[in-house]
Amino acid sequence: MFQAVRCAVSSLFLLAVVGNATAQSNYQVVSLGSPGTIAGTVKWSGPLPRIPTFAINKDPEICDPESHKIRDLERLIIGPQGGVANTVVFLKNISSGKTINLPEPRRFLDQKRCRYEPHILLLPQDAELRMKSSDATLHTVHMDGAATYNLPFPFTNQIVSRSMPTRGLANVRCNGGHAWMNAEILVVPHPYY
Ligand SMILES: [Cu+2]
Repeated sequence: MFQAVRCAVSSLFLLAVVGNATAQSNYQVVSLGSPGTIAGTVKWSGPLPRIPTFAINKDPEICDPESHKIRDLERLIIGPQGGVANTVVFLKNISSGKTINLPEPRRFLDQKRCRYEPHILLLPQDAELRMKSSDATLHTVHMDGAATYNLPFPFTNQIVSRSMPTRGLANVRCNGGHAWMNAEILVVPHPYY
């Protein structure tokens, strides 16, 4: 089994490899005898690039109650042991296998203290993306890429749902003046991510 699968390791910089839009998932769920698992850690090697930050210049009482003044864009987060956060590892060219059971907390997008949480979402193709804002300020979920929505969130805790029928990567930004807010949604055709 392990010789037959090819494991592709992807960080945020490489997520575009799955960006080829395909309309419908033709993934087939089949019963598996005794499935195995693949485990590992993605580590950064080599010098660290300069990681950009952004000044928090709007709604500091909501976005920055601890007065940090700047916000990490979360484009690259490397731990003390070199582990790279928000990395997506996936198998290529999968057409059948286990039931799609991507964890629910990774499929719900919150806007909290002017951050998108989680920073990276994995959403099964054709599933509903559910979103809300926890902040008493206007945020938007502006997507381009695998989806093109521009959704305002003027009220706290109001849940908005949208379908995500196209596989690939959707980039998320806020048009409400919080220029540092960013997230990525990976719409996936199978559960091996
Ligand atoms: Cu915002």
